[in-house]
Amino acid sequence: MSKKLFYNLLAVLMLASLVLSACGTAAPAQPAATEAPAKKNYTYADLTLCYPQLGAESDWRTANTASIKETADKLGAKLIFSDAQQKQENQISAMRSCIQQGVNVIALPPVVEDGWDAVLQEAKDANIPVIIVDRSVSADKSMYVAHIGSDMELEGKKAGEEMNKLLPNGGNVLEISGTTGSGAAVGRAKGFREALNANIKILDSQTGNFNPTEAKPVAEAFLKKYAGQIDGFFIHNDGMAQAVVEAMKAAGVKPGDIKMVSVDGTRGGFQLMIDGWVQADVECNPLLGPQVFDMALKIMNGEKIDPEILTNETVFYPDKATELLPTRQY
Ligand code: GYE
Repeated sequence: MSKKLFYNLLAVLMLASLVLSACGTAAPAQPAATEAPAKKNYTYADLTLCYPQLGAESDWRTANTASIKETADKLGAKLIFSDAQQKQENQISAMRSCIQQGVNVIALPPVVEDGWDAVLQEAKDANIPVIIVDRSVSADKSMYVAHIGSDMELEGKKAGEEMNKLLPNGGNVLEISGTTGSGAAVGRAKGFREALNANIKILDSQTGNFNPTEAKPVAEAFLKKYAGQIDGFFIHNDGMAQAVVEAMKAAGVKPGDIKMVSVDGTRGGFQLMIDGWVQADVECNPLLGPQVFDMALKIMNGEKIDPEILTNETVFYPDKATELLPTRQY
């Protein structure tokens, strides 16, 4: 082959490959590092979200479930919902079933903090992103994409500060905590202790599992054992506070005799403030549905998300309770 022919052939080949790639028939080139990733246009109709709810132990939980279900309905997203009845093993098997069904996103409200590594790894291996909702997990942050919920330690701190105000000369308090090992109970107990004045002593602390039925006998036993020595109660949720009030009534205690700080801000909690039993109710907001679905769709579309969204919360007092009760959504 003459030199000239060779160069002519080479030129034709180069031109042909240029034309081919311009027509898009060549293999797609990798996007340059500066180029934004291709925008996906999924809508809520494309989203199947798995919500392995931890139980139905409180009015907070009922409101949280309603918020998730109503939001799914409103947006037209598909929801796979289950109730684990406060058992971690039930939540894990519900998650496994969701992984098998190939859902787009799992939003997990974990009953306890520990023991999620294996199933989080399974979700990761199946490329299913997990959003931790409400309570926290102890697993490494690389095991899930984000957390949406409350700062439980801050709630405990606020409760401690309220108790300090209620018992300016110090005193003895009792604590009825939430589910042992749950992010909510661990955080609230920790924050409370951090904030509490040195002249206030925690006489005893027992779990009521965030459940009024379980909290009532604990309160009865406390009132008997520490009769005449109790100045305050820190109760980790309003449902249990309602049970404690039942026990106090039966024991002949009058509203305000024992100062009480509770958490959640449910209608039941507001009624306890109106009736004079609770002096401060630390807000914990269960209405997380809109944020959960918004984040899930963003994840599907490859959009940037905030890995930690903490709810802004306040403290409610008896002086505004009557006025605010009709406006409460849970
Ligand atoms: O305070 C309680 C519920 O995890 C924040 O769980 C939630 C807690 C809430 O049972 O009422």
